[in-house]
Amino acid sequence: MNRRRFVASSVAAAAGAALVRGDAYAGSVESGGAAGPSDHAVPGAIAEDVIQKARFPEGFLWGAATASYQVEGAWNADGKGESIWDRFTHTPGKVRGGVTGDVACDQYHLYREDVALMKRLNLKSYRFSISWPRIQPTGTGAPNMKGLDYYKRLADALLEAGIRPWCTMYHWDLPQALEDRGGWPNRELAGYFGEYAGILGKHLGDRITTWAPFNMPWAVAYMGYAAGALPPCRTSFPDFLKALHTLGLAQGEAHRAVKAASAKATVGSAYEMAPAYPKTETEADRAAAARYHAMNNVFFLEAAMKGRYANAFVGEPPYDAMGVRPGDEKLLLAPLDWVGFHFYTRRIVSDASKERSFGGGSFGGTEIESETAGGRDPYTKIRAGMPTEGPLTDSGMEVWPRGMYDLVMQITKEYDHPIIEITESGGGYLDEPYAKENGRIPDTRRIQWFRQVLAELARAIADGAKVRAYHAWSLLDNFQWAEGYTERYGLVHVDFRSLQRTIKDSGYWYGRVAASGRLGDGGNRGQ
Ligand code: IFM
Repeated sequence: MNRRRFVASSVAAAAGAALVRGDAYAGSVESGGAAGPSDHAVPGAIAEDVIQKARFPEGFLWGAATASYQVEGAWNADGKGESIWDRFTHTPGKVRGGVTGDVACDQYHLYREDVALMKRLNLKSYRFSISWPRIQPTGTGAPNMKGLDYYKRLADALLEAGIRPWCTMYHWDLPQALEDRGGWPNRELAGYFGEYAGILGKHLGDRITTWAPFNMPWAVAYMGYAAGALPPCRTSFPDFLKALHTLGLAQGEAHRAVKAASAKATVGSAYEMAPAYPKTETEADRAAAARYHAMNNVFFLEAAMKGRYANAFVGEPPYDAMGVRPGDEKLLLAPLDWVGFHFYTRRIVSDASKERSFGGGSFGGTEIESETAGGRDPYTKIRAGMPTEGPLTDSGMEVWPRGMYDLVMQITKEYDHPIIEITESGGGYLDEPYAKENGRIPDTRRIQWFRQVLAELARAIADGAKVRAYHAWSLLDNFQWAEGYTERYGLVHVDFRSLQRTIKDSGYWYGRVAASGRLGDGGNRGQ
């Protein structure tokens, strides 16, 4: 590969990518942020009259999302192999409360009940993930038909209920046997992942037509191999860089393999994204915010659409260290049929290029919460923080609804009005059944979270963004990775002892919004 051309052609993606003062609502922290459409009592909140007027287009796909390890349970049923998450949770001291996903919500056995709940909530799209070790217990070789059968049954139940099955091929549960062969830093995994995707297309492609290779690939690489915050818990920057490139290649392999196996397949993504605002007006912080956007938001999107990585780096991109080879641009290319990304919160970014970098950090849901002196890594040289200007959820994430508008409009502009799906979005609040009201769950803060964020999404649609779907995270309270069961994101409450499901007030509210396409009178403010 011509390294200079590879770099030069990537610069455009990063240049001007930071949200800067005067762009939509955004402003630097130094400038005090910027004003929204009217005065707000709560920083970052949208005015009530805008919420009341919000309308979603006819046919908009209202959905909810989950992930295999977080909801399925049945960790060793029907020939399933061990995943890195099985290994991690079975290791004492790793997960808060010492809990595991061995049972989780037991959706593997209770999926019919869950599909009935989705129907009751008027959902039209269910984003779930397939557990790779259920299909290939050691990550390679012949498929385990019992594992495939489970996903056939799930997809059939969804189709019967008029709900689109939306499949993420990989939401973090790597077969342990592949980690033992080096994990994502091993380039061979791209080929194995392509074979796995081909199996999915061949056996499930008659039922499932909406696919995304990876959930949050940047997090897979960074949290797993640089920060050591998620399994396999390595703290090696070289491994992080290699994992990035294997994931980029694997995305391309999966795209080609599923399309070759299933003529009906459409392929998109489920990237983590957060709008990045520079901390100050300085050129250095604005450039750092652009690097954040290039690395965290569009690194893999740029690879898929253009066969090159967005330039997220200070100085010469470390392509040698990433293991990039001549001709790889053809393998990276995987033009997406639609662009899927999550929205939870925003980031304030500053330049860390004059500081020394150290590894380590922890997982805060969507992003590294690294407090190390030197910023996150020696390549992007950024410090990305989550401000606390807006209110915080119980999971500790700042509520900043206008970030949804800024992010959707930024992707709309940069990628020339792609079809967009919001693949995850939601607030973690710990509301429990209220005994005095027959076990009702009045999670009004979650309703407020959705009202505000969805109003901002409606505003982006009104301003020309082609958003066709929104998936609430999550359908069910579930296993929240290293936080165990101490965070709740569901529209439906789960009692993890009895596995009883109870629709929360937010679930009823969301169901009314899904039926009416309105936030005002369709889903009223209380329950
Ligand atoms: O639960 C996670 C999900 O698996 C990935 N995105 C963020 C969610 C909330 O932390």
